[in-house]
Amino acid sequence: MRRAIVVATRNRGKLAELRPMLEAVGFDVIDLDAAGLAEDAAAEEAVEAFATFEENAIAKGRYYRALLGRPVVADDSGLAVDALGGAPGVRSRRWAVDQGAVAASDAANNRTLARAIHGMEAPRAAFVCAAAYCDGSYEAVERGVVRGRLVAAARGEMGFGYDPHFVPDEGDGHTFGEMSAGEKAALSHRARAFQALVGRIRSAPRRD
Ligand code: ITT
Repeated sequence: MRRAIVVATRNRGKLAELRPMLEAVGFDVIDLDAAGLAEDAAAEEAVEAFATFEENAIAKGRYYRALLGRPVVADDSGLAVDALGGAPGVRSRRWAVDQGAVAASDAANNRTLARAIHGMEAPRAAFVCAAAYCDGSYEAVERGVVRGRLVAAARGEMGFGYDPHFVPDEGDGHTFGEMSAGEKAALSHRARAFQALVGRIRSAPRRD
């Protein structure tokens, strides 16, 4: 029997990846709009105040589970650049703002990335995703990682965020921004984290 799950993200790019992934393995996906939860940007940003992806993912999961009273999955993810000591890491969405930009946007973040890696030769980096499940009694969190290198000049219009700058080691030399959703999902941090999480959810008692 299919299982209903709230995918608790305001990020359209993440949702576009997670919906088909979760539907393919038997979930009925409810996004935050369909759940009728208007955005509260300040409160939602305050939730992810921790230093690790796992803590932030669990915090988001608990926050939305408490508001909606239904089982939720949440994702905290980002880019970690080796030569920058793992930055921007959990600050990935706010990186440009942290550096003085007026508003957070993929374009501003990608300009910040291009500046930060200027002069570096194929800098090593990883995308990291922590995927959390919370249903009010059972909680689980799983990490997925994909390693690769960065290119200073953006390539490709697909995906979101830093995708046009990231070339995964296991791919064919294309950036995530040049890959179809299916190609990215075959090796992404998000797919790996959620694949592991789904196994944990299946072993939890049903609460939907
Ligand atoms: P929610 O918290 O509502 O889910 P968010 O965008 O704030 O949305 P995060 O705090 O987890 O989510 O920040 C993730 C950021 O990391 C995202 O905005 C991108 O800049 C980057 N990122 C994460 N996964 C990515 C991916 O698959 N491709 C490109 N960039 C990614």
